[in-house]
Amino acid sequence: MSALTLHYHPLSSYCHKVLIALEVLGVECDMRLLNLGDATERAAFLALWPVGKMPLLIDQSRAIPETSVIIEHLQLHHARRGRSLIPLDDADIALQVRLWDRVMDQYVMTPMQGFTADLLRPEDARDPLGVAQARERLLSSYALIDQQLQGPGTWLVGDSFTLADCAAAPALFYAVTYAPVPSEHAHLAAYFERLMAHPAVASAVARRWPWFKFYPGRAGLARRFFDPEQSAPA
Ligand SMILES: N[C@@H](CCC(=O)N[C@@H](CS)C(=O)NCC(=O)O)C(=O)O
Repeated sequence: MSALTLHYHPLSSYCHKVLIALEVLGVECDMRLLNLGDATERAAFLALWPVGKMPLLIDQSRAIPETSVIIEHLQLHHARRGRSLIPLDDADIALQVRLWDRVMDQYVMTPMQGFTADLLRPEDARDPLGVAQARERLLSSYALIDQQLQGPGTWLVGDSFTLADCAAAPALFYAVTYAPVPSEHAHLAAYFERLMAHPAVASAVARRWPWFKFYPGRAGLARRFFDPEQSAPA
C-alpha cells in the first residue's frame, strides 16, 4: 500500500492530467474510484474537499486538491530522482509552463466541460447559446496554441514534456470530440498526435477504453480511441 491515494474517476479529464503526471514522475499511488452520483460517497468526499471537484490526492492524512497543485506536490515530495514536470533550474521557463497549464485548464478544459454538461442536461434544458460560446472559445484557443507551437521545441514549452502537456493531453483529447481541430492548424494537429503517442498519455487513454461507452461526447470520439482492436496505443 502506498502513502498516497488518489480519489478519481476513469473518465475525468482532470484525473487523467494527474495520472499522466504520476507516470512521468514515477510515483506509486493507490487509486480510489469515486462515484459522485452516489449520495453517501459524495457526502464523504465533500467532507474531505468541500469544493467537491476531483481528483483529490491524500498524502498521509493531508488532502491536496487542484490538479496543478497536486502535480507540484508530487514533484516536490515524491518524484523519482531526475524526473520533473516544472523546471527547477529556470524560473522563467517554469512561469511559461504554469501559463500554458492555465491556458489548457481555463480555455480548453472549461469550454470542453461546457459541451459535456450540456449533453447531460434534459433536452428541454439545453443551452445552445452556451454551447456556441464554448465552441467559439475552443476555436480561439486552438489558434493560440497553434501559434505557440510554431516556435522551436517538441512540446508546448520547449523540448521537455511538462505540466502544460499533462494538462493539454486530456483537455485536447476530449475537446476535439466536440470541435475538431481546423485544417489550418497543422502545428496543433501534429502536436495532438505527438501527445497521443507519448507513453504516459497512451497508457492513460488505454485505461479508459472500457469507460468510453459512458462518455456523453462519444459520437465524436475517433474509432482508434474507442475500439482497442483498431489501433492499440503502446
Ligand atoms: N480546477 C480543478 C477542476 C477539477 C474538475 O473540474 N473536476 C471535474 C471532473 S473532470 C469534477 O470533479 N466534476 C464533478 C462535479 O463538478 O461535480 C482541478 O484542477 O482539479
